[in-house]
Amino acid sequence: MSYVSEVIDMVQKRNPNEPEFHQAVNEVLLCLEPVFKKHPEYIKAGVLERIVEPERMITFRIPWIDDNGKINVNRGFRVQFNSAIGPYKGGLRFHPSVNQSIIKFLGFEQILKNSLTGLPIGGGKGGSDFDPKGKSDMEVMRFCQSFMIELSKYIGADIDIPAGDIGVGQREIGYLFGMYKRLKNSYEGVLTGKGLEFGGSLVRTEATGYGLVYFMDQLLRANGKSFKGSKVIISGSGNVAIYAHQKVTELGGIVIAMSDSNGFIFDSAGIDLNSLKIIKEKERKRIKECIINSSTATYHEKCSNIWDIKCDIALPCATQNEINKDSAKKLIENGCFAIGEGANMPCTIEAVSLFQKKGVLFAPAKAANAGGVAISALEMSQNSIRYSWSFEEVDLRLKNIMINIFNKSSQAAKEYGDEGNIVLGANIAGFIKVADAMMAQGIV
Ligand code: NDP
Ligand code: 2IT
Repeated sequence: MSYVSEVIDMVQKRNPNEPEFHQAVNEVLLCLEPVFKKHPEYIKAGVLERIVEPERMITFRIPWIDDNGKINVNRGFRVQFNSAIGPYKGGLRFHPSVNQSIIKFLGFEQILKNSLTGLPIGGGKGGSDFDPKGKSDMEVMRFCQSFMIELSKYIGADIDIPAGDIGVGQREIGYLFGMYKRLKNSYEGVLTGKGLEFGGSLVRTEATGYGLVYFMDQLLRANGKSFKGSKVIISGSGNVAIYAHQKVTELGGIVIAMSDSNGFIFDSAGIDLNSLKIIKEKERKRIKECIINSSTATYHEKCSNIWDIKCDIALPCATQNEINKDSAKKLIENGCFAIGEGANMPCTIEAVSLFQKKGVLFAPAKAANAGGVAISALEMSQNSIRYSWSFEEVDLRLKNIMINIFNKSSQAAKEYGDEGNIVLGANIAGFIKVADAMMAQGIV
């Protein structure tokens, strides 16, 4: 049995009932086989055995009182996965599906993603099975305050810096920050994605969506294609999806379909971004409302059917495993030539290998959606020097970071004998920096 297979086996035995974590580990580790041939010193130092085990996993109770006076209890998580190259960094997800497996898969991915940004940030992730949908502002606030009472014991601007993810945006980050400041009597950059009035960075809101499209633009250009005139499907209609739409449209693409967990809208003329923003960001309503102002848009139940629509480029920006083998087949049959993962692990392992087999250009999440956390790291830099850069300056840095990630991943793929395989290249390039840092720091 190879070293990699032994570690995969061990992870499965040691972490039963964690399918998403197994999936993320398998996907990465199977790409690393050639690395260990070149660097047997990593095997001797037990780098893999150590990297798949979180440095710390925190689980806690979050009691809170709803508007009817009823006491509710949710479960909170923070995985502090790896601090070899910097303090733990990664988002918080509030969604009823959240469990230890999902937090660990996200935290594990985050280690390599953060490494790819080239910035000094380790890997972490957290969240809760709290469902913000249908809750009042005051309920969300009380929940965030209770969450922070416990989380504040484990985080800090130089220790662990959470941010947003599904269900956690600027509103939640504001409530979390307010409570942290009160508990610690310290004004520090302990969270990113903050409002601009209290230490947030320009471009952080747009960063993941813009970064995804900057990355795809590189991939398309390298293969003689472009967004111009392309029909694009974007799943989801949250933070990542909205700003992916904005940048795709700027580059001449037409976003013909978007979704939420209930269904999707289709508009051959292109979905109107302004009304989407008002309905989703201001009014917090469902995507089906977006057809009201359009004579060409239609709404359809069942979000997974979005992949049946004919398109040139697909950007899954909702959640994990939203594109399975069947959806992948459908996309390929319909002529889709490029996939960019805005969400974390939106394609199953079977879907990814089908895309690769059929020559579909494929940009994996840890490279393509790293723009969000990259600008979070730049928010930390700005907080440290107590200064803020202009929109243009941060946007240019974002663009350069995404170009660098594309180049790094492409070079690693070439060096390790599989030119054009960005999945392999991103995993290897991300891993090697962390592995070298772990080696240098001894057995810790
Ligand atoms: P939001 O909460 O802003 O939006 C999430 C969107 O995805 C909503 O439209 C939501 O629909 C949909 N969605 C969520 N869960 C499901 C599900 N189980 N099935 C179908 N649709 C679903 O989150 P973000 O836009 O921030 O995050 C989207 C993805 O991008 C996630 O995978 C996240 O991990 C990833 N990501 C986010 C980054 C960031 O900076 N925010 C950075 C890098 C990656 P509904 O409203 O119906 O729930
Ligand atoms: O998945 C991700 O990279 C994020 N949710 C963003 C994390 C961050 O710290 O900005």
